[in-house]
Amino acid sequence: MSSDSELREKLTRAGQEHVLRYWDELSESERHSLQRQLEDVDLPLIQELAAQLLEPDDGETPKLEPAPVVQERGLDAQRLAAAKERGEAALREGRVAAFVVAGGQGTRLGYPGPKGCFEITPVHGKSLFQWHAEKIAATSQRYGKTVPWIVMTSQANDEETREFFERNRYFGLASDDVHFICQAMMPAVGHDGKLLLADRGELFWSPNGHGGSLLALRASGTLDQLKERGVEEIFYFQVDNPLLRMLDPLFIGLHIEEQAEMSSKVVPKRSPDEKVGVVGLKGGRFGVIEYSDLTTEQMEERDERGELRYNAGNIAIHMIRRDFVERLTHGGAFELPYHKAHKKIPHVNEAGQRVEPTEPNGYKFETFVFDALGYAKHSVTLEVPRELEFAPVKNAEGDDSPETSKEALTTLFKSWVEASGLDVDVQKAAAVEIAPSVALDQDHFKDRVQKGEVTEKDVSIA
Ligand code: UD2
Repeated sequence: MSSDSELREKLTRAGQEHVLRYWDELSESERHSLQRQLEDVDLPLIQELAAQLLEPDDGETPKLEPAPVVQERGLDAQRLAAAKERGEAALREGRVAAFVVAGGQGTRLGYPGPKGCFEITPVHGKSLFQWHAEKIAATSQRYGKTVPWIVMTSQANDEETREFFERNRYFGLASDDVHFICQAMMPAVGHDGKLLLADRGELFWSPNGHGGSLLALRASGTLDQLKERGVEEIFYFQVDNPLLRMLDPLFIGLHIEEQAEMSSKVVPKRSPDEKVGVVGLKGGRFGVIEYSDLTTEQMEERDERGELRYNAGNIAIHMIRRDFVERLTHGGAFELPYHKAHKKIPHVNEAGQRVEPTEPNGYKFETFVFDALGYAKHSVTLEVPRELEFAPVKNAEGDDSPETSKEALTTLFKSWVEASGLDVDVQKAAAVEIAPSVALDQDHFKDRVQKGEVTEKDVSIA
C-alpha cells in the first residue's frame, strides 16, 4: 500500500484530491478502507473518461447498417435438422455452459433484492433463479450431461444471491455445478468529472456493466475450470427474461456450424421506440447500438417492404466461445469501451452533508458485453419469435412488467397444451404453468404427451 503522502500526490496529479477532504476525521480503519478503495481506482482511466464528458457532443449520427439475419423459417429442413443435431451433440458431449448475468441493480423494477429472487411464474410463483435453474437441470437431464451454470453477481448483491441459492438448496442442482463470479465495480463522477463520495470515507461504486462479465470469467479462474471440464461454448443470458429458450440447440448448432466466436438472438422490434438495442453492422463489424443512441430518424426509418430498417432487437442472448473470451482477456489489459449513464447519485457534498439528488447529478460508467461482437471473427444473428422467447421483467408496471411477463408464459403454455391434444381446457384459465422438468419446448411437450409420459396432471392451472 502506498503511503499517505504518495496517495495524496497521486490524487492531486489526477485532480481528485478532494476525496481526502475528510481524511483527518476518519478512524484508522476508515482510512485504511478508503486507501484500499483508492488503490482499486484506475485514475488514468477516470481522467480519460472525465475528459470525454467535458468534450462537446460531436452530434454525429452513429453509422449503422442492418445486420444479416437468419430466420428459423428461412432455413430449409435439412439445414435446420443438421444445426439442431449439432447443438444437441454439443450438449450431449458436455461442451456447453450456461452463464447468467445478474449483477445489475434492477432499479426500474423497484424490487429491493437481487432481481433473480423475484417471483415470476404464473401459477407457482417460482423465482427467476429457480425457473432458470429448473431449465438447466431439465436440459442436463434430457441430454444426459450436466450443464455447469455460472452466475455473475456484483458486490451490490453477491451475498444475498449466494444466500438465496443456499437457502433453496441450489434448486436441486449440485452446488459444484453452480459457479458464482463477482464482477468489478466502477466509481462514479459528478458533472465536473470529480469522483463522488458515498460517505466521508467511501467512494460511490456501481457495477461496471455486463461487459465486466468477460473479465470476471477470466479473473475468477472460471475460464480455466470450464476448459478442464471440456466446455467450449458459453450460453449467455440476462436474469430478467423467464421466457428464454434455455440452451436452445438450434442457436448453439448454428453458431458452431458458422464457426462464430460470438452470436446473438434478436426479435423484430415491437415499436420504433422500444427500449432494446439494435444488432447491426458498424463499419462492417457486428455490434449493437443502444436504444438511447439511435436517432429518431434511425428509429423510424423503414425499408422498401415497410419494415423498420433497424429492426433486429437485441434480447441479450449470446453464444460466446470460451477461447474467444480467452483471446480477448489474455494479458489482462483488455477493456471494452465505457458508456456513460447520467444518473441520480447519492453522495456526501463539500459541506459533509448527505445529498439524495432529485435530478441526475453525475455519471456511472459501464461496459456492454455486446461491444465484444465487434472483435468476433464470425457472428450469427438468429431472429426468433418474441412470443416464444422474450418477455423480460424490467418495469413495475406497463410494458415489460411482471404482469406482461406472466401473461406471455401463460400464453406459451396454453399453446403447448392446445397443440398436444391433451384434454385440458386451458382457454379460459387465468394462468397456466408447465415445469421445465415436464418439457422444454412445444415439440418436446407434444412428444411426451404422445408417449404417455406427460398427462393432464403435469399442467398447472389457476
Ligand atoms: C438491455 C440491453 C438492451 C436490450 C435489453 C433486452 C444494455 C445496455 N442494454 O437493456 O439493448 O437488449 O437488455 O432485455 O445491456 N447487469 C449486470 N451487471 C451490470 C449491469 C447489468 O450483470 O453491471 C445485468 C443485469 O443484472 C441484467 C442485464 O445485465 O440481467 C441487463 O441489464 P439492464 O436491465 O441494465 O439492461 P436494459 O434492460 O437497460
